[in-house]
Amino acid sequence: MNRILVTGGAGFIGSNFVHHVVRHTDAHVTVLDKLTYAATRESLAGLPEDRVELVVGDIADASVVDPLVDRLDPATDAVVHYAAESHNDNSLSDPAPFVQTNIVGTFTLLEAARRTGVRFHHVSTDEVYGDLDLDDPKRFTEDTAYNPSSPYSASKAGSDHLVRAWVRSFGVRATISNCSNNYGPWQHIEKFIPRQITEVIDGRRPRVYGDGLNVRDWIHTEDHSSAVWTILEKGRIGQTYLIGADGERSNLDVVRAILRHFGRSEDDLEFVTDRAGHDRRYAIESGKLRTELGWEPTYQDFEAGLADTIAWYQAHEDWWRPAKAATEAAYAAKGQ
Ligand code: NAD
Ligand code: TDX
Repeated sequence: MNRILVTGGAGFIGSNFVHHVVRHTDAHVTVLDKLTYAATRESLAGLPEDRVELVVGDIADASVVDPLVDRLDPATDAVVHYAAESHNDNSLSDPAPFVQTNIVGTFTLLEAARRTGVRFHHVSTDEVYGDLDLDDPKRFTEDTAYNPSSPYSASKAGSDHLVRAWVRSFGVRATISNCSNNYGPWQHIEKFIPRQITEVIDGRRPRVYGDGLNVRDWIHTEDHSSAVWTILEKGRIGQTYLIGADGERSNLDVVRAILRHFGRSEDDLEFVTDRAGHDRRYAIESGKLRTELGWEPTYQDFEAGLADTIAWYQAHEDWWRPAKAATEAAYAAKGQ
C-alpha cells in the first residue's frame, strides 16, 4: 500500500489505525474527518507532516470525497472507512445523523470506489448480528444472520449491506470487518469504560445500566488496528472477517475491576435506568481471521490492558475534562 485514505481517522479507533500505519509501514495517510464532537484531533498531533495529512470534510459530500479518491492509484492504494456516528445511546435520542453518516456517507464512498476501482475496506461492528442469550453456547461467526437492535446498529447493518451489494453488482474490490467492543486511549468519555474510569477519578459512583449482567467482548484498539491492516494486505476481496480477542466480560465485572484498581469497594456503584432495547450479550468467534490470515491479538490480559487505559486517562485529564460536565448532564437528564 502506498497511499491510504482513512475516513474517521481523527476518532478513537481511526486515529489508532493512523498511528499503526505510520509505525509499521511506509504508506502515506490522508485522514478525511468531519471533526464532530467525537473527533480527537490531539491524537494526531506530532505525526510526521510528510506522512499524514488531515482534510476536514463530510464523507456524505461527494464534492469532498471524489477529489480525494481520484488521487488514489487503484493498483497500490486504498480507502479504509472508519467514519461513523458510533454511540448507541445517541442513536436513541436522535437517529438522523446515524442514517446520514453511516448509510449515505458509506454510499458516497462506495460510489467513488466504483468509479475509480480503488480497494475499499469497510470497518463495522458485531452489533449488526443483534444479541445472544447469556447461556447461549454459540458465538457470532461470518455466517450469523443480521438482526440489528438499535438505530446505530441498524445503520451499520445498512452500510454493510451496501458494501456487499456494491461488491456483487458492481465488482467493487471491498472487504468488511465486524469487530467487538474496543477499549484503549482516546475513547470518548460517553462510552462505558472511559465514563466509569472518569467517574471514579471524580469521586463518583460508576453508573451501571439495568442489572449489569450484559456481556461485551472486549478487544484493545491496537489489536483492532493490526487486524484491519492484516485484512487490507491479505484479505480476500468480497469477504467478511470477524475481529475479536475472546474478551467476554459482564459490565458488572468490568466496573468492579475498575473499582478494585482504585482501591474502592466493589459494591460502590449505582444501578441506573436501562438502555432501551439493550443488547444482552455479544461474542465473537474470530477463527477465520486467525486461521486464514494468521492474525493474533497481542493484548491477551484484559486486566493489564484496563490498567494501562486507566493510567492513560489519569495522565490525560486535560483532554477529557472539557467534555465531562456536558456528557454527565446529558446522561443525568435521562436518569442514567
Ligand atoms: P468515534 O465516534 O470515536 O469516531 C468517529 C469519527 O468519525 C470521528 O472522528 C468523527 O469526527 C468522524 N465522523 C463522524 N461523522 C463523519 C462524517 N459525516 N464525515 C467524516 N467524518 C465523520 O468512533 P469509533 O469508536 O472510533 O468507531 C470507528 C468505527 O469503528 C465506526 O465505524 C464504528 O462503527 C466501528 N466500530 C467501533 C467499535 C467500538 O467499540 N467503538 C467496535 C466495532 C466497530
Ligand atoms: O454508563 C454506562 N453504563 C452502562 O452500563 C454506559 C455508557 C454503558 N453501559 C453499558 C451498555 C453496554 O452494555 O455498557 C456496555 C457498553 O456500552 P457502550 O460503551 O455504549 O458500548 P456498546 O453499546 O456495546 O457499543 C460499542 O461497541 C460496539 C461501541 O460504542 C460501538 O460503536 C461498537 O460498534
